[in-house]
Amino acid sequence: MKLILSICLIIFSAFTAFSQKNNTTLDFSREVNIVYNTQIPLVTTTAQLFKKDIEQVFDAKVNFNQKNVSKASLNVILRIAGESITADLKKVISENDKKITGKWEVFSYINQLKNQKQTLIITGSDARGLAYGVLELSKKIGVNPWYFWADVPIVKSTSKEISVSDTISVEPSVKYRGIFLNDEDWGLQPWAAKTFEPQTKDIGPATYAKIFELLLRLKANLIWPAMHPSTKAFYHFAENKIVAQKYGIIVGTSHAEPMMRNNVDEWDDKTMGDYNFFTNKDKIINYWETRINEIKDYENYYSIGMRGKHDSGMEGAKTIDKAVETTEEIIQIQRYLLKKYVKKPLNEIPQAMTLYKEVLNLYENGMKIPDDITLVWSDDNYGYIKGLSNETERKRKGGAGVYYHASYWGRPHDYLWLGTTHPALIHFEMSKAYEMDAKNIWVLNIGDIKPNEYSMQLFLDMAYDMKPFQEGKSVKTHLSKWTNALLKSTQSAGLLWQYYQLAFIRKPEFMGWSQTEPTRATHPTTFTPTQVNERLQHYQHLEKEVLNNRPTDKTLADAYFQLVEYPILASSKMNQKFLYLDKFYEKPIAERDNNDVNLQAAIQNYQSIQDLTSYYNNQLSGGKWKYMMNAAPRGLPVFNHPEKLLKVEQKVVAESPKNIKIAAGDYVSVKQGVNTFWKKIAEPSFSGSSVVSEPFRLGKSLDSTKTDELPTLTYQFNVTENNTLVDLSIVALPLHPVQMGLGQRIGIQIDEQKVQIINFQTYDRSEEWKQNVLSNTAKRTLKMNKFNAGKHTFKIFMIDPAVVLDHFVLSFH
Ligand code: REL
Repeated sequence: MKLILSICLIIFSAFTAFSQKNNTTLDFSREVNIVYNTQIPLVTTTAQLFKKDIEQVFDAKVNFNQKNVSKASLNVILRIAGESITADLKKVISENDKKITGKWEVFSYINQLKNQKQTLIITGSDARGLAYGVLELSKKIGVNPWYFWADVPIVKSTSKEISVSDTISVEPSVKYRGIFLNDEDWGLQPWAAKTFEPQTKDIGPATYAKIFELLLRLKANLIWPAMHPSTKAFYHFAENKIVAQKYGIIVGTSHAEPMMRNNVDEWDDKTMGDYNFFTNKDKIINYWETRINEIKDYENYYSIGMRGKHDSGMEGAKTIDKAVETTEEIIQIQRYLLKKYVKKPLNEIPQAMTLYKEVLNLYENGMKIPDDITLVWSDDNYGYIKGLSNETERKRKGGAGVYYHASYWGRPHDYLWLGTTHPALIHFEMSKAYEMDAKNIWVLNIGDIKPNEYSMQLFLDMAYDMKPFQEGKSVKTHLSKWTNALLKSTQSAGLLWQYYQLAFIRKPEFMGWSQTEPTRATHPTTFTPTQVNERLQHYQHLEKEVLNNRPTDKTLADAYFQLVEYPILASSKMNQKFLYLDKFYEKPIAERDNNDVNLQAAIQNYQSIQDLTSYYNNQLSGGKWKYMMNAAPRGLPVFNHPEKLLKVEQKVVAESPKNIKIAAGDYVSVKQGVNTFWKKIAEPSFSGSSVVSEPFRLGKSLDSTKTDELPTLTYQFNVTENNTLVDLSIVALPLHPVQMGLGQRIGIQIDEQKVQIINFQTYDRSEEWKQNVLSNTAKRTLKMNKFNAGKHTFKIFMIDPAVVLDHFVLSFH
């Protein structure tokens, strides 16, 4: 008894000591008083959002800036480091302020309990840091950042106490983090114009407010606004920039729109002449100057340089040298204008030179870019980054960044409908970029936001804090946490993972096996009959799981539909449409008839896509998303009714029974170099066990003649009969050299034969590159001669860093 009593006493005193010193639970059940400085628009917005959040979750009464608060109240003080505070809190706060002052977007929490009065002080090193701290708390009380954009329900809380411990947040890994709204013509634009914001008939201030709120809640800070012809320029609506300021979002413009202009909407050839710097220089400079003058007092990230009116090369430059020379001149003029109006030293004005498409060629051809401009590297539109900074470039004051696609319009084929970029690919490429010091700006081409919600979350989470990912947090874990938080579902992540994996083999938009330009007739897939059946079964099984996994809690149904059900089912139906057509095509054209079961199944799947999409647009969330989902963007042939695809030649893909696949991670031995090595990775991969050559920052290719020193993988295979002919295919991911001047090379030696060098590198938009990105593979085949019966080996030597080998295929003839 005595013992029990003393244990109780210890627990009791420990509890009182803890709650006196550092109260970590906040009681929202009574009055909440939010104290904040009303002079800063973002702080006001944050306070308002927080008030609304609290009121939606608790029944508490929320006041602003009450001087005399009752003892029972919870005071939440929102402040920026250095701002004054009441005398009794000064001591507490001064140490904290010292730690965060001068940092970028950092926040801290300090709890105080005095005389039964609770105070939580949220301090930001700057206004955005403060907003992140406050909205992090909103998330904690149950307001998910996706509450509006994915209808994640806000649940009334029965437990009023939320634990918050004294903390100082990380400083974001990447300084500027955001999205590019692009190719919005089939989703975001019609939805905004006809459903959400009919008053402007466009993506206007009301829509932007919602987008900016999402960005802020996801701890992002940057937008490249929508810029397609269907949308008015961002600055067309004077209020847009004020809304951006209210939400603390920095505005930039895409790679094609220097100096905060949208040429498609704002440059009128009829009245302004050609958008040609060679023939119309003064008008163009004036056009830029007017805009810079207009927006100089806002927070902007300036795109520098000049391309064509839209997404094309600069007009009028007859040679690449001329384009280089003229772009250099243009940059000087633009910097003169920035200096004149923005009134800051140039190295404090964020400026981006996006090395996208032909601009990368200009850079490769020697274009000089002033040191304080950020080099924004880009992917090849399909998720493979085309280059990153070398050692010298890494020393640039302006640093580097990445522009990355999760959605794309263009050659060889669009993917504007669903969001299927493999999260593991995003993770791999962006981790590589981070390691190569691309830390100044990350922009994700997110299409219409929906249905690319998860790509956006992952990209921005990595940009905000890379550490957990560097320390081994897998993307799968990230996805699980996300679906758990949004859908209270442990199964959904596994289902989505299968969806991404199947789309890694072939995206739903690529199932027509056609290309955007020229528009070819859609033809049968190149899956073998066995693969067709396996893929069909996989999708059909997945569909069942998706339906079985529907949340029992009906309030989660809408979120589940848009985040899990629609993308997976729609992608499955698109696959089935083609896979059943493949079966149908097995019959010669003359024998095909309209009642064929396979054709009927294909038609049924086509119809299901229409039905699912109609539900998305008309019934989901009570019609909130009307016009958001278009299941045939740009009307490409892949989206056609199967009857339009009937007169297609059969294409027989022969099964190869004598193929042996070896996952690249299944080597029999590995020898590492001194500071160079092969690393096994489970994803992104087809085989589940790939290898990657590292370190990424090696900065050079290894000497292929010194095979003894090269990291080496050894594989074995058996041949049963003498004089057997075997081909060896090496399948890699279609990565690009990690920096200019390097390749995508490996050495390969079969038995004791000579070492051969293989390079997976592709150039520009070659046919090979097109096939690679459509299949996520790069392949080389060694036609081998005869082998005698017995055990044979082949060795793979590392030459270039950042080569990912997936698997090998031995084809026995
Ligand atoms: O993905 C891109 O960055 C470009 O292709 C875009 O700038 C462009 O607007 C494209 O959507 C086609 O119009």
